[in-house]
Amino acid sequence: MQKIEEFVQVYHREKEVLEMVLSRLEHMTICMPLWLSLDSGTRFGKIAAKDSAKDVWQAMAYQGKIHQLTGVANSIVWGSMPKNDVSRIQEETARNGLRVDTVHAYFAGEAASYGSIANVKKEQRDLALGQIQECIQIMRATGAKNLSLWFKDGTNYPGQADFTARYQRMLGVLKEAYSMLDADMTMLVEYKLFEPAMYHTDLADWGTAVAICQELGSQAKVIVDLGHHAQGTNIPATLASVYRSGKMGAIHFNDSKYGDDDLIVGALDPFRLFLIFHEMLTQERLYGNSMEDISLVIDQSLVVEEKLPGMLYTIENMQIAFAKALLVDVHELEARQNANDVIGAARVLREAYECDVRPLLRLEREKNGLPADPFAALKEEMTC
Ligand code: PSV
Ligand code: MN
Repeated sequence: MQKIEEFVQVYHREKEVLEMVLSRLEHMTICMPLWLSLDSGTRFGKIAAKDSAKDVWQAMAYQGKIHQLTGVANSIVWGSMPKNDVSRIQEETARNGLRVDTVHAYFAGEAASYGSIANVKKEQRDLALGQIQECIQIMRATGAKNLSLWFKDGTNYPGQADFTARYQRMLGVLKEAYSMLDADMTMLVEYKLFEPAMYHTDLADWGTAVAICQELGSQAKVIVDLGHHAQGTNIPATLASVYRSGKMGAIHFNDSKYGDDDLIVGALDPFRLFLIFHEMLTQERLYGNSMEDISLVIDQSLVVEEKLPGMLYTIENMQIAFAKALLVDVHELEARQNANDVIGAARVLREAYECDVRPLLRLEREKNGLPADPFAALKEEMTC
């Protein structure tokens, strides 16, 4: 095992800073949905993969394996289903060393076509409310603290519906749902620019999500999904806006090139991922917004990727970006910012981003009794 002192020269940072990085990596928690290891698909249909879990229970076993190999992935999203076997959820999470962090609502019925909580028909809105209520019951049974809500609601053609009437119906149902929460539960509200609706989406942007959460109360917070914006949107700056509203609740991590592509986070744009962690750390350091209060949730699909290696790659990309962001010399950065030294400030960030933190990650894993190379450990287990 390498010694931390050896890294002082490599990264040009004091031993105390490197110890802080190791400790932050050790305490990092990444929340993963079970659908990562299930068969996934595209708009052209579901793709059956040879290595996908056959059901949610096997998906939990896969998740347990990923946690054993990485030490950061014991918290999961339970995607509520038409029928939820609560005692089996309790049993299987315990067996696999997992805990349910979040329950994600699934909306049945007309939800996919004419909407759930914004639907013009009251019986459809009641159906959606009933499904949210069921999620809250699963939360009570499993100890999950986050209810995550994303709605397919929107319209496809001009004139199809009145925007404001739909907004008011949506708000009405959310207020009823909010009143059902226990005092220690958080309602996480997710927005998305487009898809499945193609003309307008009822909850399309962070501003609308913040406004809704403000109407609801202190237990309502916003989810920022990295793939839910117009192309070119500056995500770190968007995060800063949501933080300033006091409504930052969770981030859904994924990567994309065109739209909500749900590719492996950090696989296409690792610099953006680094900047996202840098923004979170800035919010924590300067404005008291602890990272502990924000759920880091993976929300992507593994379609052609091998499931377990895909999950490891996801975690590795998250850890690498976080470690690099932790290495930023913030005092130097502030000095450059205060001197309007544009290139100097940009180079301070770049300096941290260019560090190869993989040896530091290996050290952190070894210190915590984890395999230094989780990919090799997985391969070895698979061939045994
Ligand atoms: C919508 O695209 C989304 O990102 C929501 O977060 C859902 O939870 C997830 O995908 C799965 O449908
Ligand atoms: Mn999402």
